Amino acid sequence: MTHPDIHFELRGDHQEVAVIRLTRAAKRNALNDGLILALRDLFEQMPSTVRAAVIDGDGPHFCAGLDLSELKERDAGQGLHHSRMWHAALERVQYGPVPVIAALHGAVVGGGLELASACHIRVADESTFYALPEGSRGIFVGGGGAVRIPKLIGAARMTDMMLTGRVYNAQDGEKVGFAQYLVPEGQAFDKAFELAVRVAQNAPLTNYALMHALPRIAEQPADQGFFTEAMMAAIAQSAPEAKSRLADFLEGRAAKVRKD
Ligand code: 1HE
Repeated sequence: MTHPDIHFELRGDHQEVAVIRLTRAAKRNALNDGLILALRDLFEQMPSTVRAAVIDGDGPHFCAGLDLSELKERDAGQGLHHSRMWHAALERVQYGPVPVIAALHGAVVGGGLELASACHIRVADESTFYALPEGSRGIFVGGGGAVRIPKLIGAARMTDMMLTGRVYNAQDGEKVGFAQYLVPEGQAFDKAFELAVRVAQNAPLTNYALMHALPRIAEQPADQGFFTEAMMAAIAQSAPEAKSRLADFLEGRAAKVRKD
């Protein structure tokens, strides 16, 4: 499960949070084929103690996207398979075993933004900036960005980013929906880890429903969405864990909802 450019460790009282760090800082964590395949393998082989994951990057930037030095002359078929390889890897992130929280700083560009978009929560620090330089490199997104990025910020904003090279800073990126949390510089990992510990305490079936059912329901016509929701609700509430958590609340043992 190890790769020279990935640091992997388990943290938390019960080894319940996986920390995944891209450690190719000299190349700004640019993702070559080996790294993408290693990320796929890592999510496929996640230890069973893990309930949530944090992904971040070493050095001044989260990720510079596709390793452009590997962009060889590819024919159409090879290009198709290369893009499908990214799809397979990032699907393992989005539809893998546990929720993934991206801790962002510096450049989150091209394929780096596609990786961040496959995660379930994004925490950005104030040094973060977002761009899709594919437009100026004469290529197109190929790592699922055409599907996932419009869901975060809308197709019109993504089109503008790719046509004009527009770069969003951390504040504007949070406003348009790239990140759900904006924190002072240097604090993205700590905030992401704190959230991961909290996410890891949820019933696993609830987390599963949020990761696997919610995005599919969002794609369905309302009538089918309501039906899928009802099925998922019935399955989740029938789990023993749900019953014991409800009993805890009704018998005064569980935390109440309080504003921060
Ligand atoms: C790279 C890459 C890379 C840096 N592939 N080697 N992505 C891009 O078009 C972004 C290209 N990168 C940049 O714009 C900048 O490097 C950054 C804004 C990310 C960082 O700037 P900076 O000044 O901190 O670093 P640097 O000096 O530009 O880069 C340090 C080294 O990393 C340098 O190599 P060196 O051998 O000269 O030291 C850079 O060449 C190298 N480097 N980024 C390869 N991307 C599934 S399809 C997805 C399609 C895409 O992602 S396209 C967008 C690609």
